[in-house]
Amino acid sequence: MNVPNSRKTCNDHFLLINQEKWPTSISTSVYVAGLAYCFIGLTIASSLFMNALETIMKQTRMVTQKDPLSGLQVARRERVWNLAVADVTLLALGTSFPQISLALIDAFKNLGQLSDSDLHQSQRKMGEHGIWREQMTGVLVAPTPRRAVNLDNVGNLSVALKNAVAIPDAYVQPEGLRPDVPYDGYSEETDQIPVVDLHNSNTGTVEERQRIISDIGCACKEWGFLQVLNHGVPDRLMQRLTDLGTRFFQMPAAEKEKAAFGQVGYEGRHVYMPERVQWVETLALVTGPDPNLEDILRVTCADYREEFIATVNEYIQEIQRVGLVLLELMAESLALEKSFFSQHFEKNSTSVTRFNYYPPCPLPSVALGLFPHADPNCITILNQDDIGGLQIRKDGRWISVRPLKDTLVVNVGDSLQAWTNGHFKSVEHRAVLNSVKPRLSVVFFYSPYAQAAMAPPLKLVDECHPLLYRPFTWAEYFPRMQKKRMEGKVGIDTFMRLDHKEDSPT
Ligand SMILES: O=C(O)CCC(=O)C(=O)O
Repeated sequence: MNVPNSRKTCNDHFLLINQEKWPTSISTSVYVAGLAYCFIGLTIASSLFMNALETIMKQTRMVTQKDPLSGLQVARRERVWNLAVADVTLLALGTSFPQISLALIDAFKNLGQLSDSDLHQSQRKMGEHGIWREQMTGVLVAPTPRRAVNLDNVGNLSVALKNAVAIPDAYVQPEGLRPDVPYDGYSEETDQIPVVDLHNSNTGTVEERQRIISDIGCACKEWGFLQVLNHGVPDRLMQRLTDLGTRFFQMPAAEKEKAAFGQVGYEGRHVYMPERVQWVETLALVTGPDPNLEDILRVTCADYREEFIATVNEYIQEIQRVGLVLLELMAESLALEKSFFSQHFEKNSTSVTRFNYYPPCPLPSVALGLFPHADPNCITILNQDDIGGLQIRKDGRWISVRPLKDTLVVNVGDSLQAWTNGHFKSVEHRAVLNSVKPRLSVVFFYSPYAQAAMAPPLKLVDECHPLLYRPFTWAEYFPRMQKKRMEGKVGIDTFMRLDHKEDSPT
């Protein structure tokens, strides 16, 4: 073929070729070859695509099972569809086309990858409101942990499920119990929670002291809850206590288990009702009247045992002092003798100090650190780090408590509600979780000596306030309420209320 001149452009060449008159047989062959090439290309491309898709869509997942020999929960791998990919697909589709997502979920169900209850939850939610992300991810599987660990331990589980998109069913709470307010969902009500400065409780003028008494009284009657500032417990001590507590929970599970003694000591899995587990690890120490701290820590935390014991003991001295001051102010707020309550705490008071450690939870909107409950004891004093997660219920609404630096959180327990003939209210509360940071609280549960009669004083009984509760002792109430614990605010009314039918005094 002649090239007419060097100024011809590419387009000119193209036109020249097209204008050639080829024999029909050659043209046909070229067309057929072209088509075949396209077909083969497409087939190879689509097969590569399908293979890639299958690789992406299939993965192993972790399945936990009870090991029949050791009785421990162990993990094994299972090959499944990668539902994390499906998650994105479903999320994208579901936002605009819930029906398509429902169909896809059904497809996954047929592949046997989703449980019926998960499906029910997600389908219903999607049907009603479109896709809610956490609800969806709740039905999807977790990445594979590298080695089998005891996943009955919440600390281990939290590590194994880091960045996971699902948690074991036992931790997924029924819909009505799931936290509707996130751990840091502070609201206007948060800022109304009473904060009382104790600075002038001993040294201030009569008016200043009277003001504190009245603030405490209002807080206990209206909220059953307050935060106290300038309580006199050294900040350093509070910090040392939370640091040592954190150090304890960050030890390997096997080391922590050495402090497990049934009802007291370490617990890495809190099952209060069948199939409902709280996402928390605890270290419960009897701190009065017969402290068991040394026994509990006898064979663990070798490197810092002495320091831990000394710090807890120092803290208990301080916190008991604060407790007595509060009990006096509370009595005065009800126009009772200053020592009306506190005299029963001065010797042999009953107390438990519990470290609660809430490891990060990948699905904080469906799990709970502690179920809603009211404390059975008289007063509870809580020292927490700055993460947040405590929520209280007031007028049926959950309110997030903002952690305030160097303050102590105080709440009225069921026993004090009964002892004050209902003038003070115990507060229902719970602990919610976050997915990033562990949280630690140290809780001091304070009650009088075991045989002290908690009888409402006559001054608190009148026409408007008929006698509600019979006198009782902590020794009598404590074992009975244990069965009721973690079932909201019901214990005291079931056992001690005079008009309660099932459980009248025997
Ligand atoms: O850790 C918290 O914020 C709540 C603790 C609590 O309610 C409890 O230990 O009973």
